[in-house]
Amino acid sequence: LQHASLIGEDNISSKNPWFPRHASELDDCNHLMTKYEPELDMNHPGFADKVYRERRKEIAKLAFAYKYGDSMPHIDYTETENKTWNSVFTTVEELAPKHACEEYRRVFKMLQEEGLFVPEKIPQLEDMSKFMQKHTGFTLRPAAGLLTARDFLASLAFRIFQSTQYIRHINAPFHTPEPDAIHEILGHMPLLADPSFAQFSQEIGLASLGASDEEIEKLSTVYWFTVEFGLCKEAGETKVYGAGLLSAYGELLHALSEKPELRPFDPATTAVQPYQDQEYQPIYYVAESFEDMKDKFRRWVSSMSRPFEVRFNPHTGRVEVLDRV
Ligand code: TIH
Ligand code: FE2
Repeated sequence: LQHASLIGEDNISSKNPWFPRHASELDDCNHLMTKYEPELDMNHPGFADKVYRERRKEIAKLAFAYKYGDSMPHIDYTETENKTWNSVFTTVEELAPKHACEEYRRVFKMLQEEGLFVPEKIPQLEDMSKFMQKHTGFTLRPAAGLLTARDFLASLAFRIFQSTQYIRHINAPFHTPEPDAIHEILGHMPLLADPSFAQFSQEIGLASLGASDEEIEKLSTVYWFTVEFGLCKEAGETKVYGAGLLSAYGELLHALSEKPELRPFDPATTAVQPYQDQEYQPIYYVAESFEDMKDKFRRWVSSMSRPFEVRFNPHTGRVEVLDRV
């Protein structure tokens, strides 16, 4: 990097797609994927529930209207929604001491002490955002649903996490194939308030800026098997740090049972492992530690084909692009 020179805004070769240089440009990074929605999928537990579908639309509208700098929408969650949270929260509270990694347990406790994590009511994203900001600088933006990998990963480069705000259907509290606010709050947010994990998340984001479609696919697969479904070692035991496991008690128990195959985390092979996103995973990857995972990830990323390097300038909040020499 010492010989690198700064490239100006319009100096990026036309081979590389546009990418945001500042958090305000994330207003253009909210493209949705239509995969599994109550309106469209007969197997969705909300498919036949008119009230649920209306509620989803109402909350999605707030996310679509959101612009950089706005505060997070406040949602008055209904009794049913808070009940759903209650059943997921109380199972996680019970399982985490034994099965979650140390970093998760530490932040979970802080969130309880601050009164943000209580069984009776869903925390507001605004309060979660402030909590994370205090610890790692991560903040939130509302997302209307599942985003494209490119848009989602780009926000991580700015330490911004795009979070859904609706709640899963009360009939399927212990596993949903789509993200919802319970998954984001219980699964992702505690670790985004951990410095080492926050750094890893931002580095995945930075690696994604201007990457080819093929590389985005690889990065999102690495994200899937780490941030979403990762396991790690801790004093000779296997623990869980993946958000998709911490918010889904059904899959958490599956991951730690004899059923799935566990492999050591290795970015080059993990990145090309096909995964499916409707059912429990048949394969999980185990990291030695967050630091080891970052080392391996960095080495692998430096072998990517991007003809430039990026760095985040925390003083200006801008991503700077440097010629690779
Ligand atoms: N399966 C998770 C849950 O039930 O909380 C949600 C998701 C994880 C990854 C993608 S969607
Ligand atoms: Fe997630």
